[in-house]
Amino acid sequence: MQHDKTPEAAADVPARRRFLNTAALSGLAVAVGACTDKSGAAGAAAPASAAAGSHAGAANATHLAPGELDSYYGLWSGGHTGDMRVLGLPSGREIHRIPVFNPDALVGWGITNESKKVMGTKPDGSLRYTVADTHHTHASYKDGNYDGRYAWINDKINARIARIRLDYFVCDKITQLPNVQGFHGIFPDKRDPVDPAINYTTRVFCGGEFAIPLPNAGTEDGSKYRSIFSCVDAETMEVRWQALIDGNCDLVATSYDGKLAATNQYNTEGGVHYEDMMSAERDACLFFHVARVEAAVKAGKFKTIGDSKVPVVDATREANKDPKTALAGYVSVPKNPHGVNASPDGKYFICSGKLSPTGTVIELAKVLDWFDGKLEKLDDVIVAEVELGLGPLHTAFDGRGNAYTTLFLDSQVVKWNVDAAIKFHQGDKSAKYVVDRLDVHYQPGHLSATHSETAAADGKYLAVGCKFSKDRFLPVGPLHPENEQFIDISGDKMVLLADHPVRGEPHDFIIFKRDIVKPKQVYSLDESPIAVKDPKESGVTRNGRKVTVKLTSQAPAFSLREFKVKSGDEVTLILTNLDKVEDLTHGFAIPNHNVNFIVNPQETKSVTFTAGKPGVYWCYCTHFCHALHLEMRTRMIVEA
Ligand code: K7E
Ligand code: RUQ
Ligand code: CUA
Ligand code: CA
Repeated sequence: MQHDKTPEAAADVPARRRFLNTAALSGLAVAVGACTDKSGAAGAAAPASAAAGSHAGAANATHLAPGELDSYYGLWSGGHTGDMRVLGLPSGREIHRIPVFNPDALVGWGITNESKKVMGTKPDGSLRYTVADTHHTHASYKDGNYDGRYAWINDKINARIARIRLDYFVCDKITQLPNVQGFHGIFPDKRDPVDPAINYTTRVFCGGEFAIPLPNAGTEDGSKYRSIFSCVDAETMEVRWQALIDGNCDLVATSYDGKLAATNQYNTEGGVHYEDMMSAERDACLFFHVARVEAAVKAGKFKTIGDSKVPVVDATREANKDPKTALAGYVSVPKNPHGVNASPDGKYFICSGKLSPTGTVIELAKVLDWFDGKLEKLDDVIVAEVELGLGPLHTAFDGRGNAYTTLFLDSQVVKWNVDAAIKFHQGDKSAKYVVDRLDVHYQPGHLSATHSETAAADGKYLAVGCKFSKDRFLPVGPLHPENEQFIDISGDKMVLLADHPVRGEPHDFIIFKRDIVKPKQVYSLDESPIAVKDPKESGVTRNGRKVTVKLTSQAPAFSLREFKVKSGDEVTLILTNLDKVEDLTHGFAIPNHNVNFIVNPQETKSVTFTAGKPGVYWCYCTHFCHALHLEMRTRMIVEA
């Protein structure tokens, strides 16, 4: 199938491409260039609003007077820093970093026993992993909009999914997916596939990108490698089921009715090397019929792989030839698609072409028709396949029928109208589906609009994560920040409002109105089973070589003026911050013992360490809390 193209090519596009591609991915550019030559035109008509850039009101739109609060929260993945960032928008200020997969020195994540339990430890008590690579973050839904309960984030390196509690903005659970390497796409469901009364998120779907031998007993023969799609329970965070598939998984999307989950596949070839992975002209978007998969699991139609007890259903092409019983269907989409995104009206998934200059629009009602045996050819679910520009990656929405797709190689965002694209595809060549183009700086990956992938998309702002910043900020040596650009999409034309440097290397993000979450600023003592609720409970108890030290903090003092342990003791220190005032956090550091962590108001943390050489160790508060902050200390006296 040949994708649609419009006759005109924007005249200034080639020169700009030449400039951009000197820096980024020349190999990929060549590949895509070849693809474009074949199709002739390089994109639909509509001049880039480009140099127009910012307008006079731009500064006002993002500037908040001192003391003014932002109107939106943004949750950003941190990339290989392994954290989640919290931004305020429209100002673009970074408000918080939530440590997730990697140790964090500020809060003592990876040092306290509580955080180590979440992160996972080896038998010797040390952290199982200290590296991670987060790409995608999505939040829990209710009635098609965010409900402010949870967010999830993936670790691609070690195939882990983490949950963030949005009441405290902390990570509370991490699950490692069995049988998976290179876990990439992630998306919560929005409704139960069977029980319509469950109108909120109960599952999170996870796409396994790298194929491996299953079970993974080393074999070099790539033709035996397979990928797995997983479903994780939103509450327990246990893996409910997995599906063995043909090809691989990239990004993931879910339908608003809960019935469908899908993943884009760029490696239907099953290639081990990149040239093999891009040898076919078309790949696929793989749809799962969630209710059928769960019925198959219930009926015992699954196997398990290796040591894992997780049920694995067969979602390969061979086993799913009859649409009426199929667990999955493979929709053909152009060469190496990347992003797949659900439109806010619930009707469409949009697949981005990456190595094809196209966007593919899939109508979900037709996918369900195919599963019901009412549509003969599965590929007839495609209602548009239109040219957008070079290197389309991800798509956002404004709730007014427009889609916004990043063009990695063109360094642009293209705004296009989905209905017009469908008309164009149906043969109405007068349908101008491209509404606007905006140059961004440079090479954009993800983009997301305010409430973009929810039924409440409000079409106010768009953020674009540009993977290269080149000349946009003061140089700081060889490592450049990324450039998160902020765009006003409330009018016909996109207006660039601001550049924000961000530390590498966020990918995906979501933006929602500030009233979606109601963060608590003081803990409840009951959150911890080991809270030291009264200073009178402070003291040292010994059980052989194991010693427990309990203490509390209340500015400007710890409840113990000193405590004694013996060199070589295994010491567990439990600290509860009894201060109740918002923002009154204390720290606790012990010299030479690699101990430092914070306790927020009414929070309890514990650490376990081996007491070192005999001597006096001044334990002190590391978090500025009081005029007598420097004086807030206690002594650990280590005896011989
Ligand atoms: Cu496009 Cu991992 Cu979402 Cu990065 S992926 S940009
Ligand atoms: S003391 S405010 Cu080291 Cu000047 Cu910190
Ligand atoms: Cu307590 Cu500083
Ligand atoms: Ca491919």
